[in-house]
Amino acid sequence: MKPIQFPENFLWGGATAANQCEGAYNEDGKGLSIQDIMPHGIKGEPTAEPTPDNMKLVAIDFYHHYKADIKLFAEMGFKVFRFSMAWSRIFPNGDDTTPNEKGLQFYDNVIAECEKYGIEPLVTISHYETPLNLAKEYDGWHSRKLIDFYLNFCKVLFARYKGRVKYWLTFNEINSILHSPLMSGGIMTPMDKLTQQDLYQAIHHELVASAKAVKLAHEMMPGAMVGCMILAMPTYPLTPNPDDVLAALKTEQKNYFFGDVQARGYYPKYLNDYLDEQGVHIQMKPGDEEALKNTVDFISFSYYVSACETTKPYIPSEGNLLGGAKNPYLKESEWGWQIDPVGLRVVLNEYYDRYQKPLFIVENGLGAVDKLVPDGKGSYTVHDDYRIDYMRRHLIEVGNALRDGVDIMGYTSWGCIDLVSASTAQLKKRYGFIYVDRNDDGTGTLERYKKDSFYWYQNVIKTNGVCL
Ligand code: BGP
Repeated sequence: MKPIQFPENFLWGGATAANQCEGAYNEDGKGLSIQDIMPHGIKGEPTAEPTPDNMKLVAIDFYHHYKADIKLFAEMGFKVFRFSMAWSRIFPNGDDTTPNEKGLQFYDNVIAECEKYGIEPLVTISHYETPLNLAKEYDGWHSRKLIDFYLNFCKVLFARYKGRVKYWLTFNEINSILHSPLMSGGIMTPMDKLTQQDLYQAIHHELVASAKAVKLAHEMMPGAMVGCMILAMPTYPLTPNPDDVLAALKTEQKNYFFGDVQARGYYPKYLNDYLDEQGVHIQMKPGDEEALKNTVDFISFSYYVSACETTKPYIPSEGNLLGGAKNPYLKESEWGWQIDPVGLRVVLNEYYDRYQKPLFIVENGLGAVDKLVPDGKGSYTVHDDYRIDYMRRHLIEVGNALRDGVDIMGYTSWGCIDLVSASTAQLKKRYGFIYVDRNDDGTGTLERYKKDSFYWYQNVIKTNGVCL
């Protein structure tokens, strides 16, 4: 068998999101976002105001540490750094007519720091941080008006960062709106009161906005590449019973239709049939179907877990947003996420066969409780062999998928520096190569320490994946 070989220009790096790392939630003119009133993640109730138990208000204070942090990324050899631009930093209310210059200056500085080290920025335009005003006044993406507000935001970003940012993602994990309409779509209507009609109408608005953003990006920034971003979760039949196989297929379709629309440019028939069965009728405006034809340049996705489907009662498995039946062949993380490196190879092959577009793995990693210990040299470290093992096994499967012939642009591990978890809003669920001294009770010096995985990943990048 041919040895695993990563392409010469493979984009190795790491990923973060503004609301999970920046902090400075009300500095320099930033408005509130939905995250500022979500102190308990996806399971807890939103609060009326930001409360001190909300770890995201300070997070790891990337807002004031970005220079030192990007320097550490450069030391690891990052070729790319994925981050999001907080909408409410630039348009504090989301529907403002002029942008907040200070918010833009922050991202000017972040990009300049990347440029200093030759790191490509990969920008997520909207990563779970809808401005709170848009959630409260418009019920988020439930309202069609958000399309224009979002495009206005895009226009400002594209004009400002043209020539400096080549890679863009329109919405983080766009399909997660099915499971967390508030976090993903800024929809304040509680999940149990949200009708399928309203949910799919909101999805339609996001899909149109995404396609129009692709068009705008191509017009304003020739050479730019825009991707969709999907929460990928291969769903296996729990047994070979054909009923389970069909159930798995149906679950996959409901989840992957977002990619189908964004990559193929139209609603697939299976989805239209499903919506008909549900009595859902998406209201399209003239021009919507035409707009959807602006397909993405590449497909990006997050990958953490796989799941199983069956028509029989089952033991559920945990996942951040999506679940399914527990797979008896897999071990799980401390948070009950089932670890399945081979599933990553499956996803890569499925997506590539389906779309024939380049793929980018923009999130993958292990959330774990880390123990900071003396490193014997006067500082501290974390011996995170469990994380190294997780990543090594996943990267071997990325290599196998490359050998299968899949076109893969790059890999950005999630939470390359510790940050606040999206689903639980905890800091103790750590993903980073860099430990940040901050705890869920708000204590900690915010000092950064290199974990063992820091040096491991540095060597992976240096050898372009030869030494995993
Ligand atoms: C994805 C999100 C990220 C990130 C990651 C890990 O769903 O795009 O924002 O947080 O999952 O999940 P968690 O933080 O819940 O462990």
